[in-house]
Amino acid sequence: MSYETIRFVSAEAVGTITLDRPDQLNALTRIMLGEIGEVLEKTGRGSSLRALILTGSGRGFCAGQDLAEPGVMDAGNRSEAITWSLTRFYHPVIRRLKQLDVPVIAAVNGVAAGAGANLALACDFVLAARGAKFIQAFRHIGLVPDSGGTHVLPRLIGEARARRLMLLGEPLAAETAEAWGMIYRCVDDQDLMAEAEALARQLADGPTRALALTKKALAASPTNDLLAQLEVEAKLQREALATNDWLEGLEAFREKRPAKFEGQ
Ligand code: T3D
Repeated sequence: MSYETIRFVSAEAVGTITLDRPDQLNALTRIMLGEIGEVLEKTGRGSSLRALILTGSGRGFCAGQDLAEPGVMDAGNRSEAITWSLTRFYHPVIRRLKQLDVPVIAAVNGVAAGAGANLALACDFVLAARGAKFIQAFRHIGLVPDSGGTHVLPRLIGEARARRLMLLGEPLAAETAEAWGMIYRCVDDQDLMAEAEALARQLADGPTRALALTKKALAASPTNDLLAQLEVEAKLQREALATNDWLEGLEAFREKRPAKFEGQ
């Protein structure tokens, strides 16, 4: 399947989505959001993929909404257009990323600004090139952070730092993002894709069902108290105990060998 604004390849259970508008630093258009959404939906619908990488082509990861896209700057029904654009195009992508069973790695190869930064933060792992930076750029154009940024960022780095990034719109270097616990890790620029692929391999070789259930447990935790979360864990553990990977994991432990998980 070929796309207009992204590239998608898959091999050995790992899929890679590359945002592919390098001249605009991979700024998001409705077509691009639709195409990302389509790949995520297919990945969620029982595909053989067991890990996903999201990256950008050229020197940027993603510069957020394409500010030159027709409709964005129309004075007429601007507020209606933005509401429509968010609910119709942005929210499905963020929701699908958060709800996807398979782990997603954002391989942030360069600047991630506005909704581009929050797209990365919606992934399970953010691996960034040392030269990358994150900018909650919305305030520079008089907008409010969206795409889930106000939800995820304070939880990752605390209120004070989230306020600083969102109210001042300062760029945050990848190394600082790592030091603050905002991202998984930062690596030398030239190593980014090899590191992302190695991480994806590790995840794809894992107990895919148990990893999906772990994601569900983590997603439920912010709104649960401990007792409710214990119930969630018990329910999900029953599901994990019904997988072949659990049997394989146990057998491998007894035989003192590495487990060979099939994702079933
Ligand atoms: O409608 C709705 O649904 C609303 C939703 C909003 C969600 C949002 O994401 S709002 C935030 C939108 N994004 C921004 O405000 C970021 C705008 N870009 C920048 O601030 C800077 O470009 C960067 C800090 C990201 C990078 O700066 P720099 O100096 O490395 O690159 P540059 O020279 O500014 O950009 C390179 C090219 O990309 C340039 O094109 P040119 O002059 O070479 O032809 C520039 O215009 C283009 N570009 C960068 N960002 C965007 C863009 N084109 C369209 N839309 C962009 N967002």
